[in-house]
Amino acid sequence: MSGLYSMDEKSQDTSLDLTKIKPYGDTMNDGKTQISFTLPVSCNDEAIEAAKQLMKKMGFENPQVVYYKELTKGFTFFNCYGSCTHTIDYSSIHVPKVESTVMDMDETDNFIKENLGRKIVVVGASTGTDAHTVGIDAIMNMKGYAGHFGLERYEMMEALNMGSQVPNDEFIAKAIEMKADVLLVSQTVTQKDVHIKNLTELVEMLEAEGLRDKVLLICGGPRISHELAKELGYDAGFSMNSYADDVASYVAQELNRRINS
Ligand code: B12
Repeated sequence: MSGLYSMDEKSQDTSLDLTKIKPYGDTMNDGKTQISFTLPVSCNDEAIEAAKQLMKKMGFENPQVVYYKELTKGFTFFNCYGSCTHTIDYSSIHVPKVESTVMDMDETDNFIKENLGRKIVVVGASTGTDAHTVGIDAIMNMKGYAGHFGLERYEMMEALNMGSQVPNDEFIAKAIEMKADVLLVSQTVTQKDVHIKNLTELVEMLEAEGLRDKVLLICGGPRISHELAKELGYDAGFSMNSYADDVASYVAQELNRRINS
């Protein structure tokens, strides 16, 4: 370890108080943070001073501008360090999560064969104006993502990925045509809360068609949380670092619970 802490030793650091955690830079509780932002002013000494003053207002002590560069005329980019003065009570945090046991592809296929005895029909899309396809592809694509095969690869799933910018009415029409068990919606762009509007509209349209209770409705994207998904009327939400295994395991176990219990 050449003088560095091992993780076990670090966890025994008595100066770590889980009711008051702050960023770790070099030593426990130093609060050291790196932050970057752009100010809409020309690149000069006044801009650097403005960046430091802003850091102080954000709650950082000893603000340092370690890199700055004019982005374009009238805009300056900053990389800064500072010591965060705020703390968080980590012991009081509870994050709602999707409740299921993650299985690999073969285990999920076997689980479906044994418990449902038929293929699960899944229709997915990046809906509304959203043109981002990489997220939904990561979950559905045959070739998979980061070493995890997508749902199209599963023997016991009939999976259709409709791609991006799919209007909600077309998405629903395809779900009806295929008698889908599961709908997967990807939403990446959150500017002006467009994802909320679009996700809510889909729920309302499914309710109007009398379909909402007949499908497992799942959304995902970098700014989607399980908590937000539930609030919007979805059964589950998945965010960054989620893979087909997570989604397939949840789908298989939740459908089994609904159908067989
Ligand atoms: C590639 C990209 C594009 C490409 C998309 C190409 C394509 N075919 O997908 C192009 C150039 C088209 C593009 C356009 C735009 N983009 Co863009 N784009 C990106 C970029 C660089 C990467 C996104 C990505 O592919 N991530 C990789 C995938 C694997 O990650 P993921 O989507 O999070 O997916 C994972 C999870 O979220 C989850 N997941 C995702 N979906 C689903 C669905 C389900 C059902 C489940 C279970 C899970 C799940 O699983 C995945 C695997 O873990 C990001 C910046 C970034 N570095 O993230 C910006 C970014 C997403 N884009 C952004 C913006 C603003 C735009 C534009 C509006 C820009 C503009 N002014 O024109 C347009 C919008 C176009 C439109 N109508 O949608 C912003 C969004 C900001 C916001 N909060 O809304 C970002 C964050 C860039 C930024 N920092 O500003 N973009």
